[in-house]
Amino acid sequence: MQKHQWIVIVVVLIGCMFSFSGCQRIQKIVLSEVPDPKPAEMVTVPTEPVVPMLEPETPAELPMGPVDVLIYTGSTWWITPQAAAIEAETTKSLLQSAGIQVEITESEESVSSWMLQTTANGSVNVLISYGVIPNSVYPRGNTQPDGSIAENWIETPDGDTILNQADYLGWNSTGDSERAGVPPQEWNIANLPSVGSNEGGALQNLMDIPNISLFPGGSVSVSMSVTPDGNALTPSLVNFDSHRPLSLNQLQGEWFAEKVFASDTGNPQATYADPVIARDGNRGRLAMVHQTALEDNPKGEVAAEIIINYLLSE
Ligand SMILES: [Ca+2]
Ligand SMILES: [Ca+2]
Ligand SMILES: [Ca+2]
Repeated sequence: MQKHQWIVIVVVLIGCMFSFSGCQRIQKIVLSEVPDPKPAEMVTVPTEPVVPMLEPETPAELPMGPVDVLIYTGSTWWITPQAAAIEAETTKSLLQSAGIQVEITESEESVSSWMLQTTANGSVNVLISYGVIPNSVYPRGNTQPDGSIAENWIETPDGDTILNQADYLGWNSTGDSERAGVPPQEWNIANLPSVGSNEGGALQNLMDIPNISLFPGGSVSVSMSVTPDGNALTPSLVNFDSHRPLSLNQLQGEWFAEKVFASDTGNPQATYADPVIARDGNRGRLAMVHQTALEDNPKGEVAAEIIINYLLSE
């Protein structure tokens, strides 16, 4: 190899060394200048067309408390379940028109849980039933004379009210009508056996009035005439015959006739009353409204009017 060839080789080698290190330097600079990817700042390209959020059909409501009025139709007596369902729907519709929260239930467990929720909750609540007090709130056969869920419910200043229609308040328990063995379509006043598990004991125990009875002395029924309060508060009420009116002179303790809508005299000073609200001092109430045997009364309308125009009017 000649001398000039060596020089060329050395120059080429030196050039390569410089260019190699230069490339590395450039590469490093380029790398250090590339910003780290920051996913949060990355712009995403939508893969689907953006659809505007639709308003939900039912707007979210505030959590609701228990209803003001519960109507129990799971078991009835002296009114067929079918007729009671119609009266219940009438009452429900009228109450809803007045802005009152109301539900109909066939479940006695629902009655029990609702009563526990609404005991001493500071609001007037009303249970409507048709000749039956559910076993779930007043144990069948008068096995809990004191402290039942129903009795506790009417012993607070809430003014909670059991409003009963058709048969004697408390006489029957859940399922008694089924045990009668007569299908509802064959019910009539001549073939209705008395199957009430509680008979008069439920009313006596709920009121703590030992001998109170709703049998009108010496007659099958008593003619009721609408009172001035009845005319003012219950426009659907007309004169009728009650089979189980409240005998006003049997009230004892702090129980008093708070409102008489019809009576045997047509005024509050009377022997018998129906519809009537009895109240235990400043505590709870029992309302007897058209306690009649298979009679066609405006039960649903009058019950609603009593609640709208009196019990929940404030
Ligand atoms: Ca209450
Ligand atoms: Ca009692
Ligand atoms: Ca009591």
